[in-house]
Formats: sequence, C-alpha cells, structure tokens
Amino acid sequence: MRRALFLAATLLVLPVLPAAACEQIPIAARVIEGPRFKLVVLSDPMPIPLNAPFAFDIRLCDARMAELPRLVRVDAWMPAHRHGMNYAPSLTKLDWGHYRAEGLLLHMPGEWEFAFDFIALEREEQLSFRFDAQ
Ligand SMILES: [Cu+2]
Repeated sequence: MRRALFLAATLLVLPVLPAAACEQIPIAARVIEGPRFKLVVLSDPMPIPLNAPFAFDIRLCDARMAELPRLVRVDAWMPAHRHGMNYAPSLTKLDWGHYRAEGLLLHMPGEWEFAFDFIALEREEQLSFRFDAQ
C-alpha cells in the first residue's frame, strides 16, 4: 500500500522532477560541471566517512532530455597508491537522471578520486572529483 502511494506520487511529479531537483541544489552537494551536463552528488551520510559505508545520491542536471546520459558505473580509487575500493558499489536508477550508489567505502585516509561513467549517444564519458579522506 505504501509502495503504491509512493508510485502514484512519483508519477504525479515525474514531468517536473528532474528540473525542479536541479534548481534546489543543497549547499553540501558536490557539483561537477561536464561539457554537456552537470553532476550533483550528495553523500549519505554527509560528510563522506572514512572506514564506514556510505551512499551517493546522484543527479544529472542541465542535460537535454532526449540525450540524457545513462550512468553505468560509480567507482573510487587512490591515484597515489593505484588501488581502488575493496568492494564494488551497487548502482540503482531511481528516476530519469537520478541514481543512488550504495556500498561505497574508503578504507584508507588520503586522496581518493570518484569516477562516474556515463553512456550518452553511444559514447562513453567520465566525470570525476577528488576527495581527501581523513
Ligand atoms: Cu591507499
């Protein structure tokens, strides 16, 4: 029943959801400007913890609906040490341009790079940002 209500609510707001969500970007969000769209990433919990699992709420903003890129992978690695995380995060599509990655875990302090892989118009594209885990 709750799920049915949730679905109904989702359907009602769907036509305006992507734009509205992108107009109210939380201050704590990480915004990565890509060439054709921007990525808004919010960690849960905030800030990104060390040695504890966290999730990312990910939104694609300013993309034209017809060519909305598809997020296919979220990953993190430590460029200085040339290793990644010990577990692969899961990725769920919540809505058009809205994803949730779960099971991320930074097991070492230092600089990490988060990478977001997209496919748009059959082309692969990657956006990333760096984070100093303490
Ligand atoms: Cu390391």
